[in-house]
Amino acid sequence: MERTYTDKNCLVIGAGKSGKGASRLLLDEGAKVTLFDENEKCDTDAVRLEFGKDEKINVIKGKLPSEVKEKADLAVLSPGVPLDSPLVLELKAVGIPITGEIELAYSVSRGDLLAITGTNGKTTTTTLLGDIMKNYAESTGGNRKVFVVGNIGDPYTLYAHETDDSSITVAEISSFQLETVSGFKPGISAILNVTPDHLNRHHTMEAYAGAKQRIMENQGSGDTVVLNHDDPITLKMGEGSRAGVVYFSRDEKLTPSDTGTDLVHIKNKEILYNDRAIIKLEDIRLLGSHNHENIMAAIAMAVRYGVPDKVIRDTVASFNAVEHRIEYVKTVDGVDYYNDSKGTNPDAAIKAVLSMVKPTALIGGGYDKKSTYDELIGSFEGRIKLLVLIGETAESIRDCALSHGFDRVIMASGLEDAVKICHDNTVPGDAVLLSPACASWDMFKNYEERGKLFKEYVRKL
Ligand code: UMA
Repeated sequence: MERTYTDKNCLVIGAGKSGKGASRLLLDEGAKVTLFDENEKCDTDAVRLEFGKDEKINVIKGKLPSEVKEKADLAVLSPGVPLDSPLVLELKAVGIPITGEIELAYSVSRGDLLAITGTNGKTTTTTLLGDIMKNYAESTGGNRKVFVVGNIGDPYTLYAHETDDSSITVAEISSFQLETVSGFKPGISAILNVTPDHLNRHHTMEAYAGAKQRIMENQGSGDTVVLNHDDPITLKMGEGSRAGVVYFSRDEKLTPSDTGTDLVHIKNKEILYNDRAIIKLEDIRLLGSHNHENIMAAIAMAVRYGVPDKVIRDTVASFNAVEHRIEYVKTVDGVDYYNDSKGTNPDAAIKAVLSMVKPTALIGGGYDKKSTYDELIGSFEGRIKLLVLIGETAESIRDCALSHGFDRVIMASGLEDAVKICHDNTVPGDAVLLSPACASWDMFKNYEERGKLFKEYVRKL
């Protein structure tokens, strides 16, 4: 393998997960690395220790010394570093080549790459596709390795050197990460949807959508891009694509002859790839019709990769959920408990509420982000039988519910108390859902801790 980075002076910016992963990769390539973080509070000694004693790495923070800048042959940005930050503009001004950790990982990795982006659903789709690929690799009886990397949490750079010609990498890629790609070229890509998000970073919707579209910019005729036909922005991205397009759609009237492309769609409560039935909706455990889109995208990618329908069907049917996203926990005394601690804003909680098919006791409330809850209460219709509230926002959510005429509200003293209240006020055939519509920081370290505690309390019932 050509070693492009050997003996090069590489400046990695951001000492978080990605920056550490990029530094590790560069050290393994024989580069001289400076890992730099602009945050004065960064514990450089602790970061340095993570690389062992003898490594050619220098960890610094605060203001970038000019001698480091002058020596740098290459700068590698973490995703959280904006391209228009003063530091990056300074590096560009003196002509230092700039890349990102995804491009870096891609430049040394081997095997097949399937990459997913989109505003919502990335993590679920990536996890599901990763499971399908793992089951496929197992079914072929060989030693094919499958990696699930990227924005999902495990940096691509940490695994790139482990890939070989037969490995399969499934990567979740954010718009931040796509801003710095150049040669990145997945064999199969997907853009799930594009709705307003991260506009403080990208400034305009055009720039944000443009960053997402970069996932397909190097793809050619032998490649595939999977796009959402129901989203006007991703629909348009299919026009003029050099890669083969597969659309997916929840519009039951749409047929492959309408789109002129392969199409994953729903007909008679079944998901089809063109005319081939893949799975019945009733065989899917993952709750929520929004998840049908994620499932259709994963099916499209897997079919195009050549995974047999049976492997896809079996994996989708047994796929539960990503942790903390409408995750089924347990059935206690005939009542199903779901953890949606990731429901940290009203929109996410509405999605969870609309996904419930049984009369449900909802646990809500948390850190006050000054959201409004009218739409959340409006989504209750016939689904929510009881609202149990915790945290800073408990009173404002209660007042909002009362103003909409919903009075089955109980105030709890904490999460454990809320779980007990739900247990005492439900009957077999009901469900309990934790989907707070608020961040967790008033009572917990993060939403993961809140979700894990919820599951612990449910299991103790
Ligand atoms: N920093 C600087 N200068 C800057 C900005 C940041 O020095 O201008 C430093 C910070 O002080 C900090 C470090 O950079 O020490 C953090 O780097 P980072 O923000 O890139 O975060 P990482 O820990 O490297 O995590 C990143 C992704 N984070 C972001 O994109 C903000 C993680 O996605 C990803 O899981 C991880 O790489 C592994 O690939 C998180 C995320 O919030 C989950 N993503 C956004 C989203 O999903 O909406 C895009």
